[in-house]
Amino acid sequence: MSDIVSPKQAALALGVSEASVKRWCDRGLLATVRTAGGHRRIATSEVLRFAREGGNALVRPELLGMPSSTKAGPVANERALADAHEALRDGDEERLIALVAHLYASGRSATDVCERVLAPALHELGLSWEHGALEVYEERRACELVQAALHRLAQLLPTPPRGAPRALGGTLDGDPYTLSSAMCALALRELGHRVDNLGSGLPAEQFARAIAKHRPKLVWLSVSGALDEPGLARALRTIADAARRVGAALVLGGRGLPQAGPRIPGARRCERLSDLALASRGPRGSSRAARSRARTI
Ligand code: B12
Repeated sequence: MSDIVSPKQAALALGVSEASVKRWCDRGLLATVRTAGGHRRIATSEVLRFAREGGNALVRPELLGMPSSTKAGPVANERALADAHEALRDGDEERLIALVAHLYASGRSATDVCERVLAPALHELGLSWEHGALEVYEERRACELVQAALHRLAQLLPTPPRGAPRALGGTLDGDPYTLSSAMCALALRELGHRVDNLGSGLPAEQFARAIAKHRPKLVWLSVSGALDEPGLARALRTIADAARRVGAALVLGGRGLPQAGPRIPGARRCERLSDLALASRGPRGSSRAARSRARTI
């Protein structure tokens, strides 16, 4: 995918005149950069943002490196989930990537695509594996495909500005799951953070060092593997202390967190990726339902 396009390419993709695009650039409606020769250039993600926010379907999506199916408009979630499941089962990377790009271009958030399409498709694969209908290699291949789809979604998001708040996170030592944390990273990126995903299987002391060095505003931790409870509590306290020292919010989530604890002062427990929006903003102005989903523990 080309990262930047000319006003002419943007105009063809949007189905408007080049003069309109230039006017929108000059009025600041479309963020523009200038080449050394003074010509306007627009980031592909910016053209997409403009189309999504204005509710305008792309007329020639392929000019922005998007699948031509984007022209067909929104897809029902059930259909998207079935498509994703088939693409993952068949190892069809091209189909999965075209699907997520289409969903994003037709107005859904990257977070929503993760939460309502990719994660449920993985859950279905897990059930197939449990019932012996899927080989282990097929499951691993599916994880690689999801990683590639997340990468593609990240490319479509606008780049956060230099002074944007920083978020940092990952999974702990003994927890091999990578995708939930990668989805947290994408969701926070979509909320406008600069993100450092430290990946999976990291000792708590390493998190503490990274927090002290990079001074993030938010630290997320995804717990998906079966970790022993006393060890988990110790690790979380180490990370909570490090977060408190730099004034960072600590957000915990994942299916591996024990139902009833551990109690970590100052940490917030979230169930859904979409709860990160609330957690990164603080408790004010939130609905009661959202508050109870993102509770302080
Ligand atoms: C892929 C996979 C693996 C891969 C992961 C590879 C990788 N690169 O990540 C590997 C090979 C490591 C693996 C290993 C095992 N797995 Co496995 N795995 C899966 C599978 C198919 C998908 C997991 C996944 O990534 N899902 C996608 C993520 C994004 O979804 P999620 O975890 O639900 O997270 C969502 C929320 O919880 C939330 N969230 C998560 N973290 C956070 C954090 C924050 C801050 C917030 C706000 C939100 C949030 O947002 C996410 C998106 O909605 C699941 C099936 C399933 N139900 O998910 C089985 C599954 C989890 N595995 C299972 C099993 C049994 C195992 C093994 C024991 C197999 C074995 N015999 O070795 C090992 C255990 C490993 C360990 N040490 O814990 C079982 C667990 C059963 C149980 N009751 O615990 C499952 C459910 C499959 C099944 N149906 O039987 N697995």
